[in-house]
Order: sequence, then C-alpha cells, then structure tokens
Amino acid sequence: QTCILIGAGMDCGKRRRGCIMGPDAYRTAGLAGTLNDLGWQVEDRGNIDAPQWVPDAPKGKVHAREECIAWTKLLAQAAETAIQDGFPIFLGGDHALSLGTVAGVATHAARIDRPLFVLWLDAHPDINSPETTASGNLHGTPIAYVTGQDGFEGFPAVQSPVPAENVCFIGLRSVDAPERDFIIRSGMTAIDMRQIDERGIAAPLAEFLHKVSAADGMLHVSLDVDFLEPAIAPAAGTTVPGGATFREAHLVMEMLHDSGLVTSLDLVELNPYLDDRGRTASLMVDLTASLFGRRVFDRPTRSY
Ligand code: DIR
Ligand code: MN
Ligand code: MN
Ligand code: MN
Repeated sequence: QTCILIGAGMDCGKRRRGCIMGPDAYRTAGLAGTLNDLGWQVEDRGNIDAPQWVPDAPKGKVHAREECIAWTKLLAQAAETAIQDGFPIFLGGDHALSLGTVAGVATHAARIDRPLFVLWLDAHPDINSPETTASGNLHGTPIAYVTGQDGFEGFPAVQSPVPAENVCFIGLRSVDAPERDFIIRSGMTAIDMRQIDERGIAAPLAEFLHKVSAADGMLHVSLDVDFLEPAIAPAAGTTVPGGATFREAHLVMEMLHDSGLVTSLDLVELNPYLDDRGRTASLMVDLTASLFGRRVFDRPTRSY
C-alpha cells in the first residue's frame, strides 16, 4: 500500500500565522520514515505552491477570501488525483484546506459510486458559512462548504456534496450559536466532550464506524490539533481546555486502523511557531502511526 504525502502550508484560513511551517515540521518529526517502518510505501509529493497573493476587493468581513478560493481549487484537484493513486495524507496548513481536500475526495467517491463519510476530530465543528461566521476566518467553515450549504459565492461549486448524515464530529467543546442550531437541524452525529466523559470515546466511535461499514463507505478523517488537550498539544492557535487525552486520541486512531475503513487523512492546524521543542508535531506523527498500524499487540480484525 502507498501513502501519499501532500504538503499544504495554507495559512490564510485565520489571522494568526505559522501553519505555513506545518508540512516541514511533520517531515522533521519523521513522518515518512515512521510510515515506512510500518510497512507502507511512502510517496512524498512535496508542498503545493501557495497561490499568488491577491488582495480581497472589496475587503469584506471574511479574511483572505480570494486566497482561500485559489487554495481550494488547487487542493480539490490534488486530492482527487492523489486518492486514485493511494492513501493521501494532507499535511496542513490550517483547517481551511479541508474545503479543497474533502471536496476533491468526494468527487472521486461519487465517480466510483461509493458514499463518502467524514470524521471531524476537533474542538470545533467548523460549520460556519461566510455569512454566519463571527470571526471571518474560513478555517471555521469547511463542513458547511463540503455539505453544500449556501454562502460560498466565488468558491468552486461542490460537485458531490457530502450528505449531512455522513458527518461525525468527535471532541466538540467550542460551538458557535449558529453552528449549534445547524447541527441540531442537520442530522449530523455530534459527540461533545461531555458525551465522551459519560460514555468513553470508543462506544460512539464504534457506532459511527458501523454506519460507514454498513454503507460500504469511504472515510475521510480530518484531525485538528485542537482536538487534543492543550496541555499535551500546545501548538495550535485556537486551543480549548478539556480536550482528548493522549490515550483517547490514540485509541481513536487504533480503532480506525483496525476498522480498515479510512481512505484519506488531513493533519491540520499545527502551528510550529507555537510549539514546544516539537512535541506537538511529534504527537501528531505518533497518532498518525497508530492510524497506520503501530500497536503493542495485534487485535483480532474487527468488522464494524
Ligand atoms: C470559530 C473557531 N468557530 C470560528 N473555529 C476554529 O472562527 O468560526 N476551528 N478554531 O478550528
Ligand atoms: Mn478545525
Ligand atoms: Mn478546531
Ligand atoms: Mn457492522
């Protein structure tokens, strides 16, 4: 099996800079060698060149709209191509890169006639639209875009919107009021931290994996650094206390590995400028290793 690394130092989905350095931090932390040691072929396609900077005219409440549109086009194309060649891992870059990556893999899934599911591991649901956003930051919008919501004029039309029922959030603890209303109306699965406290993280994840498996779905996983408890993962611009613990996060990745259902992955919001001797980058690489099969003991193959 081949995994394909695609660097996307997209840094315009919010105002604080630094995610541009993310792809190189993952490489520095040894991502390719780690995956190779687990038996995977690794093809590193390098970094996507940042689109030429263009000013927003007129300057609206949304930050760097034109730049994000340009990235979205490049990423959707790169994702659609890469997923035909192997298992793509998108090295972010901020979470706005998922506007492109998820749209691209959705196009591919539709072409081969399989449903696409999305697992969003994040403190935030990122389901604002350019109209509902309070921050003006497009990293808070990809789920709205890929599920086909309004308000994205100027962005490429999403060819194959992901059905709302195919989206699952795990780790939520910072949800804006319009986001909450939308989630409740939409039929998305939303596992907040309280539910994890009460039920553990394995039970709700297993329910979602069962849904994916029963539909013979493809599964895109989007891992935002701020899913994690900030004490173990400080290198993110929008940390929120009370996140997933070290073991909760690894257990998610280990279960995802055992399921055999995951077909593409985003690693997003790593801001190496905010890191502490590389420990957040290393943790993200270790979590990726768990998803790609690192384990202490084998478990019987589990079908969900
Ligand atoms: C907030 C923060 N909901 C926004 N979103 C973040 O800007 O729309 N997502 N930080 O990861
Ligand atoms: Mn996010
Ligand atoms: Mn987040
Ligand atoms: Mn089942």
